[in-house]
Amino acid sequence: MDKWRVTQNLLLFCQRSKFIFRNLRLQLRCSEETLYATSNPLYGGSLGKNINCWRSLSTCTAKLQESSVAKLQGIQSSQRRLLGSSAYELHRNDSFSKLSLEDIDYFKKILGEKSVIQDEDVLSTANVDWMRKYKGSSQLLLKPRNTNEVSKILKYCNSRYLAVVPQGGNTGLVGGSVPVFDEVIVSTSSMNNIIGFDNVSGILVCEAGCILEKLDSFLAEKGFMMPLDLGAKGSCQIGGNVSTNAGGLRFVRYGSLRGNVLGLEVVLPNGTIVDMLGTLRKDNTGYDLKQLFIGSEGSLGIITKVSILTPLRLSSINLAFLACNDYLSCQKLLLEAKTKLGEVLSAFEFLDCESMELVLSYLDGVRNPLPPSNFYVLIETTGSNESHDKEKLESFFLHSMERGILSDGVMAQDMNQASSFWQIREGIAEALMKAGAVYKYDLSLPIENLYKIVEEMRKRLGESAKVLGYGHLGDGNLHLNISTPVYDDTVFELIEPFVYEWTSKHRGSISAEHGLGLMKANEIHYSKSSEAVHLMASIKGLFDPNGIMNPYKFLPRSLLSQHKEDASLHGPEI
Ligand code: FAD
Ligand code: 2HG
Ligand code: ZN
Repeated sequence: MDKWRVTQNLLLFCQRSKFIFRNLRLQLRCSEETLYATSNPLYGGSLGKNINCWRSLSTCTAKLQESSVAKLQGIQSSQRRLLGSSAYELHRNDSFSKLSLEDIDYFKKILGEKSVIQDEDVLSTANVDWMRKYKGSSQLLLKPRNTNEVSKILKYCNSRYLAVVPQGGNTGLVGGSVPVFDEVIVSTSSMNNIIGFDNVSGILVCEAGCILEKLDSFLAEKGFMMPLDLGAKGSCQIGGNVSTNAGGLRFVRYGSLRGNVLGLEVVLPNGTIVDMLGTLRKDNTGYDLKQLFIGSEGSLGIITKVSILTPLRLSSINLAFLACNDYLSCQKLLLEAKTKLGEVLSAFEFLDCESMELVLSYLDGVRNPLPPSNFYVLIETTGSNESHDKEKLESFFLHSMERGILSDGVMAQDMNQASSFWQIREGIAEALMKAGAVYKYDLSLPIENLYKIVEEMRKRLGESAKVLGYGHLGDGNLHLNISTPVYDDTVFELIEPFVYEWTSKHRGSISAEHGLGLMKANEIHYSKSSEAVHLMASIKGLFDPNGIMNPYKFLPRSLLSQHKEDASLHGPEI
């Protein structure tokens, strides 16, 4: 550690605190369209501002996929991962009907021509996920405008045994949002009205298709904010966020959507509309059924409306980009941040030097504000009292410096600098896509073991792959990403099932925040007991006896078919 530099930088923090701790108004991140335009190359669809980014990304990845796309051609009744893998091959469940002209006519009758989409370009986008790893072959995309239309669609699909995949912003990272075969895509993007906002309680009620960033901008005008924030905010929808129980960058402060979502309206597979759209903080009447839908990834029904508790938007925001020499120091820094920053801590993110190198190599205009280091930590504080926050930060920095936990650091001095710091962290997923094939894992682990898997994976893979570790350290959530120039089965076989076995052995979860989707449906047993998984399959059978909702995903495929039979013989249909 270069002690001189550390002292120089951190003393500079404190000496210049009257300048550097000044408020960075909260709007700084969400109003910076350029930040998201560069760091967020998301699905276009109806989301005008991101279309170009998506296109540039697809050009970059097009070559990578050509060979795999070729492999896919001719495969009608089985599905392979788009990036090619011998890991699994799926077969279409032939108990599902195939779409007929009469079906299309029926949908046109209930929804109108415009909401029944068969256009090839639109379908080719909706059939592929954000990572361009999973590709379906759906011939139909439906865009209902209200709950009644969703209800009519599902009722019809259920009676006809037509499989359905609900789709929000299609930013999911586990292959849950796209069809596996020819499932009908039901998009919520035309259901994007804000229904009401109570500016005393901070409770927002809106339709499922509202884009997260738009909700946040709406709330900003009222002095409030969404309790979650993630790199995909310009495209993902609140219905998708709730369905995946998304975590993101503010989890450390505002906690899980399971606590913030107060109510839901959902449509069950048989078309029944269930109104659970409460707006109460406290309600202990019966089972909390909405929890079943939070994080159920479209397996039980379609979420059509959401009621959510939103926090006040506070004005004093500070962002620090810090360097640590080793992972132990990152842990000590987290404890220090919790102790010294307490209630003002609003983000604690980390990345390793491999992640930094990748971002610097693949994203234009990104710069490391610090000299190279082994680890980097982003700490954001949000409060309402500038001088109080400043005092806390000063004490935090001085103490961390004295204890030798920090090796370097810099505070964002204005909105642009804060945006550029966030761009490094939020841009890693995009940089990975540009670098080639990605093997993506989203693990919850006890903090002391969290980085060990990265080191073990590096040893295991040697020179054959780059191994990156980054994520939401404040929540014990590691994003382990492995990158190779092109997809390689040998590398894949060295990663799986090792990564799941290791996580299970260390009492972690194989999905911290991204969900199970198609990618991990068969792996749930690494994190849940057999009894729990069977109970989940019974719940699935109860809500969706015909198994039409997002088939092949979320739960082990063997159990899904077994419970389908059980339910149709014995189970009551809701
Ligand atoms: P989709 O991708 O369209 O769908 C996701 C799942 O939910 C699918 O199974 C789908 O069938 C289902 N679904 C969608 N809408 C409904 C509905 N109305 N009713 C029932 N089921 C539905 N996730 C995090 O948790 N934290 C992060 O920090 C984070 N960062 C990300 C950064 C980037 C750049 C990207 C691309 C993704 C990131 N994600 C993150 C992944 C995350 O899951 C999604 O971005 C988001 O929550 C999904 O919302 P969506 O509207 O795009 O849903
Ligand atoms: C993030 O936190 C997202 O940036 C994506 O959850 C994580 O790319 C990933 O693995
Ligand atoms: Zn994340």
